[in-house]
Amino acid sequence: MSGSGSDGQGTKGQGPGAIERPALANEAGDYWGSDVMALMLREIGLPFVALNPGASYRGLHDSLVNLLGNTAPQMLLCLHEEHAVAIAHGYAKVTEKPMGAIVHSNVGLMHATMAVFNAWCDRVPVVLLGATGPVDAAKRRPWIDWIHTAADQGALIRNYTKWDDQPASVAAVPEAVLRAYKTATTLPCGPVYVCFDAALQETRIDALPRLPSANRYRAPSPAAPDPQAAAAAADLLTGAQRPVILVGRTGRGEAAWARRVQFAEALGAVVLTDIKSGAGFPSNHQLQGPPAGNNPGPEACALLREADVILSLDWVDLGGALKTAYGGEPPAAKVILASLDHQLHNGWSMDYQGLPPADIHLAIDPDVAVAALLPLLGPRAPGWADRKATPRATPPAVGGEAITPAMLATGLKEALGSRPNCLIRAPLAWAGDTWEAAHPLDMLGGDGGGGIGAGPGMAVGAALALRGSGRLPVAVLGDGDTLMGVTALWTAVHYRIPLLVVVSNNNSFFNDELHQDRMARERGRPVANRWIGQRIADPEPDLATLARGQGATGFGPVRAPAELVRTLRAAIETVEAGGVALVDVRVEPGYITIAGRR
Ligand SMILES: Cc1ncc(C[n+]2csc(CCOP(=O)(O)OP(=O)(O)O)c2C)c(N)n1
Ligand SMILES: [Mg+2]
Repeated sequence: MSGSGSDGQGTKGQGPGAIERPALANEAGDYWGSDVMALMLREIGLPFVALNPGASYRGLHDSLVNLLGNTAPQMLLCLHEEHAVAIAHGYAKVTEKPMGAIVHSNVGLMHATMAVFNAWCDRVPVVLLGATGPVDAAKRRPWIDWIHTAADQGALIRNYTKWDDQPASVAAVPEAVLRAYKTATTLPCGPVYVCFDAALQETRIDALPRLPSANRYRAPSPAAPDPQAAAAAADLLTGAQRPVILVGRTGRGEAAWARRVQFAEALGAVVLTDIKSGAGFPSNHQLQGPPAGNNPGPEACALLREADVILSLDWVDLGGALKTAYGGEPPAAKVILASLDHQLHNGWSMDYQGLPPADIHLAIDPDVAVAALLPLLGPRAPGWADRKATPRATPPAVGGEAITPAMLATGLKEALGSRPNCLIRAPLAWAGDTWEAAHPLDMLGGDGGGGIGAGPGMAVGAALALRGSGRLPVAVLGDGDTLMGVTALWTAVHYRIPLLVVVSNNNSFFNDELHQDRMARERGRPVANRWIGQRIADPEPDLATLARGQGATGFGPVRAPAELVRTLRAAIETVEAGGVALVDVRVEPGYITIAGRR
């Protein structure tokens, strides 16, 4: 996954050629503060830094290029700061490891804020680096350094980062970078921010200080459960007649996936999964329950009411799920919670969701909980003896006059055939309940914070992490999401990152048309006006042209069902040949009604 060209730009043979004079062997007196910063980014092992440039970090930029040779980390130039952070977010969703993102003083960070919020809500590690104009006013250039200097830049994102810092001397830089990495990667993970003073970056230093080894500053190994609480939880589960497991934010590892299956089978528990959290349990397993995504549907609610023990493996909104299922009454089932999430909760962001009741709260990572509880389980009670496996919804065949979102899923599945693939993201109007998950990388889940425009950037980051893996990266994006972030695709093209983007294009911010629909109905006003201020038409943006304009291959608009699979196959061929393809599929406005979703 290293840089693909000697200059770190695109394919070998492209661009200006090898970096001249990486300067690690400089003479004493020929080093700068930012050299220490760059060397520490290498020391912690960031493979890439996605960035948009700015004078506030011109010192660091020079060190990355002319000291390190633009490798380890390699720069990924982005056309917007929101993309830089979204790329790091998508990358971490696949690898569970952070890459870096670097954003210019205040204005660049302001552009990045939504993506930072998404990464925070999604609990992924991102090492965000930034800069300020000289803190020492005597060193500021007129005007520009003044507008791009803020007293407390971290305040812009402190409410949704785990930690931030602004080291006040070159000597303080190594510790700041080490702590940033350690904090971002300590469970529960999240974004961190380090701001480098421009004057500090541009301070000449005599010699490089002896730099610490990052190996001594890694995240702690995950905590084990309190043995008494674990024994009590195992007893409850073993004795349960009708246990339900809610698989929420779990890891991408294959061993943990296999243990989850073994655990559910040992208990005979019904398992609910959440499309927001990505693949957590095989969708075709007989213990897989009914759809329970954003809001548990009626069948899932009925199951939760029938359950006598509910185990939540860091389900994103357990309080909300129980409230929906029990109509606000206290749940009759015993509730076991395996989650560390409370450690991130603060008073600003309510992404902590409703407070769930917990008869036993194991304050550990959910995958650690499964590994710890598995050997403690006794022979199980009969469990759900008369329950039949939940039938999977069947998406509609491809045919007829127009393409529906559900039909798009059928067509995409058909075009992909048996190829290993990764569904990076899907829009709200998506047949997620019918998409099969047989491996933890089959579906990556949502963006965490519900920030539209993240899709293209996250897709590029995930595709970067999947490059060379043999797994085809596929992102299905809404047209609104695509249009807000479409220039992220340029980065994929430039760095030769294969990626398939399929746009479920209803020419609308359709989710919100439905909200206007509801308002009009509630108020007895004309429903026919719901499209005003929502429809993306007149003119209809030509998405294939927007893709082509950035060097990607654009397909569509595809309007006829008969053309769908053929076009998707051609796009897949492009991606398999190393390209970036976007397919604009015009879908009928409408949400999936199969499988109990609206
Ligand atoms: C940054 C941001 N702005 C606005 C919204 C409100 N919002 C939620 S869904 C949505 C529509 C998204 O449109 P599209 O991606 O085309 O998906 P569709 O609902 O049409 O399938 C909007 C505007 C949001 N979530 N995030
Ligand atoms: Mg739309």
